[in-house]
Amino acid sequence: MTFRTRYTGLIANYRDRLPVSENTRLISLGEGNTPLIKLENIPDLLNKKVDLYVKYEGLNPTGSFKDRGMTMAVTKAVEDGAKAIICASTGNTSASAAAYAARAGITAFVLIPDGKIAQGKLAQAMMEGAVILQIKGNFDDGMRLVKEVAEHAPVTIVNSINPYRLQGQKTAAFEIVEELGRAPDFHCLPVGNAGNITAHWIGYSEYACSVGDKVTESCAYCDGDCKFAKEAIVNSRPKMVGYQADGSAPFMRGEMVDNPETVATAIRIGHPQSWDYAWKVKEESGGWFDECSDEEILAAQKLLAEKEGIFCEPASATSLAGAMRDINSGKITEGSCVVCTLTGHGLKDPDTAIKQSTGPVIKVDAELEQVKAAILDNLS
Ligand code: AN7
Repeated sequence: MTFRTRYTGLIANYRDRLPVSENTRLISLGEGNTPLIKLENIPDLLNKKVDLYVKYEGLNPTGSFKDRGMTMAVTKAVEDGAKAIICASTGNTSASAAAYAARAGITAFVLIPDGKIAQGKLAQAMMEGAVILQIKGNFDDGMRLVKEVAEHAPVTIVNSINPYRLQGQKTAAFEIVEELGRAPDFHCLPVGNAGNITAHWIGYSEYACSVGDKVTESCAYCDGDCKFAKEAIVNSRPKMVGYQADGSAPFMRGEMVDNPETVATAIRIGHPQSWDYAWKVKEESGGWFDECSDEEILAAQKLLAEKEGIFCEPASATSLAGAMRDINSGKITEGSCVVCTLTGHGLKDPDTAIKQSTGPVIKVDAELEQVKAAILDNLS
């Protein structure tokens, strides 16, 4: 037999499209290469003919898409001699920063909002040895403080305002195009800071344009000066669709939101850092923004788990909640190829999952008759 080459992470895999040199020490945990799963039951329930895929980013090493950006950001920070990194976070960025800092042997400082971070994420940052600053404020307060303190202390910011983050995250689009053999018609994402939707657009654009022979317009980010474009691999890009939680939806309000609230704590963000880029992505791609209620988000999370066996965290389900609504209404047309990014794993937030689970937990004596009766009562 021929043995497979060991997968060693996305920088090694896409080295020629990322800002690293042969001598760069790669800080990697084998991130990327996540499954693109075709949904089999939900399209039938919707009674619509669509090819609906989920990109299960919860299967990255720390359980979210943040690892794609963090491997690049920490690799470059270490290359530049940094001894410490810092981020504000609704949870996943802190878990990822802590892990990659541990791997690199440097310090991670993480600012998290008091009481509004899912337990799994907190457990990760604590176990991975981050210095955790729990602030009396929300993500947006933390982000402001991070920017300020980085002017006064020797720390490298690893939030998505660090350009290396988006470079790492663009590789998710590469993987999707390679596996589908084309770009999807629609790509749906949950939007918080709007870094990920921007990063995907960079990736799709890079695969669709070639230096000296542009088949598409330039992307929001490079403005026609892409350092990594080679020859075009595909000749189209998807419409990018960004969904927000309705209590935390600055892109729907058309302005920053000061007191964002949502059960999807990962996207409880009122002042998105990639505001201008995201508007350009929407315009260039012909996509749109929309919002989902907390009820819709939780219902989509549950449906995905119950009907497809895929467990994502609430924020991630926002992409599917919005996509299902737009497929139903016909805004996403039948016959389309649709990809929804599931940004984080369901195990990140066990409390919210258990709270909304109505499934039977039946208490029985440790005795055959009662176990048998319970089984016979519950056969569907
Ligand atoms: C599961 O961890 O901002 O629109 O500090 O964890 O790129 O911000 C998390 C964001 C979607 C939104 N889904 O992505 C943080 C943080 C999950 C997330 C988003 C986040 P962006």
